[in-house]
Amino acid sequence: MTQAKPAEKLNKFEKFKAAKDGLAVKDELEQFVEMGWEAIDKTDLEHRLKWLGIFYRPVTPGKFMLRLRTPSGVLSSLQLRTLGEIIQRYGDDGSADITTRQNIQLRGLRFEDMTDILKKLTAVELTSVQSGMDNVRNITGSPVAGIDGAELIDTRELVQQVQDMITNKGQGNYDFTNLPRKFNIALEGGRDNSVHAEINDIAFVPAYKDEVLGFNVLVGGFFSAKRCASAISMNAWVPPNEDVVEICRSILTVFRDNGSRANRQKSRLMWLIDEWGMEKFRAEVEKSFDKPLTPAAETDEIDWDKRDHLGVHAQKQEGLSYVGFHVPVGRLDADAMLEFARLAEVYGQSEIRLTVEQNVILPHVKTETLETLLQEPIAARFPLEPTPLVRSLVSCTGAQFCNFALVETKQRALKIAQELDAQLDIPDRVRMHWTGCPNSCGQPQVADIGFLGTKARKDGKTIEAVDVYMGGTIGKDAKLGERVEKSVPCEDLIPYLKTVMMEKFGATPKA
Ligand code: SRM
Ligand code: SF4
Repeated sequence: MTQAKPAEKLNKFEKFKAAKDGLAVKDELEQFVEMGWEAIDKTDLEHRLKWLGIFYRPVTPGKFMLRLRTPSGVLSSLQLRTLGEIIQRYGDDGSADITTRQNIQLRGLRFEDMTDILKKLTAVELTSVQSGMDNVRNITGSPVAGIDGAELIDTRELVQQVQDMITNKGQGNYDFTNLPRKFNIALEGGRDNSVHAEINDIAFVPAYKDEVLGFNVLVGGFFSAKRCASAISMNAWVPPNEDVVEICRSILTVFRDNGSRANRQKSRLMWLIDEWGMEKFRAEVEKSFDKPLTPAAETDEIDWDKRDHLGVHAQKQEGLSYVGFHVPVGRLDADAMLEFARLAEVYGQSEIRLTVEQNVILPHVKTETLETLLQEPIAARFPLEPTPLVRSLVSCTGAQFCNFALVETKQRALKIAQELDAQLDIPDRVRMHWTGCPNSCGQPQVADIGFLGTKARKDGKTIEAVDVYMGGTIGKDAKLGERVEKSVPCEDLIPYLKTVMMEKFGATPKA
């Protein structure tokens, strides 16, 4: 359902969406599988299939990526095992990534298996619908919702309800399959802004209004190659009930019907807010909401530094702990997924959580079984206390699978962090985020040190390089970092970073 603005010249993406909705490929998938991916219409293959979460990868033709939806990053052991079994059959080609939206992407999938794979997902109540292109992406929430002793609001059910509204319980919902651009939503119920609220198109942060606990609503946060902006207050407060779902519906409706469909570089929600001013935007949302919006509470309750959830932590449920395992740059294989699923059944309550730092949490571990769990081989492979720089490392997909990438990210990021950890004593954690191109999927602007892939010329040759960002802060009063250096050749990064670590982060050479 679209209502393009009158007299607006549609960009090429809008033209193909207007010609045929992305979700329409759902009914054609069986036929596509029969004919083979090489015979599929190019726009269906490269774009519309993303409405089902199916990503054709030009870097590895024939080996597809499937992006799921894992609301709040919560998975059952059965779901994780199913995902592990799906990639297991592809041997070394099969892998999975935990994403910066606490989600899972499966890799190496063959197109001929796609209908079977989607059936397997449905059987365990998972969906991949509307997870790519101009859709609302995985909805994030605190990874310790419901188990965090200091929690204010358990947001899991609300996150699920918002997803169910947008996707029609995973069946696909034509009301929201033709937005002017991608859209991100986050709900924070804890004190430490574990979801990076500031970089979402809609973010809910806990706040008291007249002694009632609910959420202040922030809007318009986003990153793009052209512009990065922090979310701003829309002067609205909602109680933690169906109003959360309804205000999401209202904002999405206003965005769908009024966001620009002309210049794709200027079509994220913040551009509409800029064009109208907040007063008009709020008034339009209020009209759609169909009742007066309550003005925002003066302050919110985010007052902690952001935690990384690694290691063993007591839960609010007595006698239980959650255990955070570090997954280097978020990369998993089938064995690891099957093992995490097994451990969740043996030591926990058959549940696994994912974080936006691309790590795994095993909740509900009984105190008396903790020691045995920590002796399991998985704790050596995915350590609870990794070395300081590796610990806080985040990376986007990069050149291995992403055709936008200007540099290889994951392996390089890991190698550099390991090498610096081996050479330096670093007193505090330094959060390094890598992203392979200006799209900023790896969020370099939230990091202490962010790296954004680019190219440089050196000795007459074009080589891989990064722009360096610094000063991003997270948690309370989060603020975006800024570019401090342009085009540092990747091959020069170790000496460059050694100096930065010593001058700015108190590092000293190891004896
Ligand atoms: Fe992203 C496009 C990967 C989080 C901003 N992103 C892409 C594509 C789909 C491009 C493509 O078709 O190849 C990448 C797929 C590569 C692959 O094979 O994995 C891709 N983005 C990712 C992931 C997997 C990075 C990761 O390794 O974790 C993240 C998946 C999240 C999820 O589960 O849904 C991912 N992308 C982000 C984030 C971070 C966030 O949401 O906190 C951002 C910046 C925040 C934002 O969107 O405001 C982000 N991705 C983009 C953009 C720039 C959007 C814009 O408005 O210009 C693009 C390009 C586009 O949409 O045109 C993009
Ligand atoms: Fe690909 Fe660029 Fe996103 Fe990295 S930042 S996953 S290279 S689009």
